[in-house]
Amino acid sequence: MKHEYSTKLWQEASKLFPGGVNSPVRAFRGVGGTPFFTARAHGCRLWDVDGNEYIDYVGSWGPMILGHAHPKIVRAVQEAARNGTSFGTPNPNEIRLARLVCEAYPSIQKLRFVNSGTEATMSAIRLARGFTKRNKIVKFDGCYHGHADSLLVKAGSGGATFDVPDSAGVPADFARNTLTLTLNDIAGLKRVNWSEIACAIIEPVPGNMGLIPLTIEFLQTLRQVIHDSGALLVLDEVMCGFRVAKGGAQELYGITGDLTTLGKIIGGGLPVGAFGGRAEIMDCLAPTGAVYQAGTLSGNPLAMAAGIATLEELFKPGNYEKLEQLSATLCDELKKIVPGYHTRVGSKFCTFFTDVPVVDYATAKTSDTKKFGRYFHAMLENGVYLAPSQFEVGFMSLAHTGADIEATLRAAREAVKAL
Ligand code: HOZ
Repeated sequence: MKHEYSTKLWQEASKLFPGGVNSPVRAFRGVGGTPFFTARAHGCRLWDVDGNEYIDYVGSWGPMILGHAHPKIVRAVQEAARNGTSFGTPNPNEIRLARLVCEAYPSIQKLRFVNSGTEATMSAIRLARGFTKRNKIVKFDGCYHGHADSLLVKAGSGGATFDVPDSAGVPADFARNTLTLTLNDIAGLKRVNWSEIACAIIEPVPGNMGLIPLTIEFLQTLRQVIHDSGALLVLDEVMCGFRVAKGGAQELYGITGDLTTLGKIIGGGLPVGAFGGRAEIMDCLAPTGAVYQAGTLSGNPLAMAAGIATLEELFKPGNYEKLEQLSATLCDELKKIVPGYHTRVGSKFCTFFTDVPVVDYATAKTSDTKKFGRYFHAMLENGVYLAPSQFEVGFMSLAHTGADIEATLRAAREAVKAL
């Protein structure tokens, strides 16, 4: 493959943006080399500015579950744009999208739209603190909940990719109110004095240290120990919401969040986030309550239109079954080709280059990241784009076909030769 134009753009971008990018993991530092610049995307494919074509398993980090440039989303956005791109007043599409969300998530009685997953989790934490009148929160090692200060503690994702456990610039006083526990460690849950905790926040399908499936026992115990303490359970479904099932992890595992955070798929590729839950909690938000939260572009008409089009299409009968079948076919075959520890929940998947079972952040970190880098580049050279870090995950879309999976497996057979 030739990358001349991407290389030239990279030199220019590096002068303009820290590390050449507007989000760290895109810089390819976790795998070496320099990133390609995308010119266009359609279905499950990306084309870079040099004309190279890739089967895409990143899907803009999750939102593109229908594939890129889906005609219904493109039309919905075009029609919405014709009527204005932002009003700063309530608009009817906020109600339509909210209804689709609440229908799929019975635990969400009321919600608020924001502009990113980070905003959703940051606001949900503030709300939990305001509602409970407690300061301390619990999070789990390696779970990433966006980059709000109190959540950048042992936060996986970019931090794991660059081996920076915690961010500079977060005062120790903030981090002191964040307790961290180990995923899948039931005994650890029982050691916490929950009566002094505002909330526990967790990715019920952790996908920011690679993909680590949680046991149902662990999730149910977490729900149980929190239940009578007055603390809240915040389920961060920004990544897994509407992906692992119509009702997300809550439907898949039969657990209920007091608050839920969403993003990615509900914006169909436009910037969006949401947090919601029981009405008595949500009504503590301004203007009905004392917890302040606001946003100029919140409920943006283009994002709402893209989200409605995405969910209406996704909810059509058979789509979740199709996603499951495509993902299972790919991952079952990959397991036979690529030595390592493979994980999958629904249409999220990951290959760890380690011999030990990966059950938490510590075991995820046993992965050979150099080997992952060689695998990543060999796949790319063979036309398959995986997330450029061992500590991210793959996303299947409804636009992938059996032929795309065959092509991916052929690429994997070539790639293992480079290991
Ligand atoms: N939040 C993503 C990592 N889990 C990275 C998003 C991006 O770089 O676009």
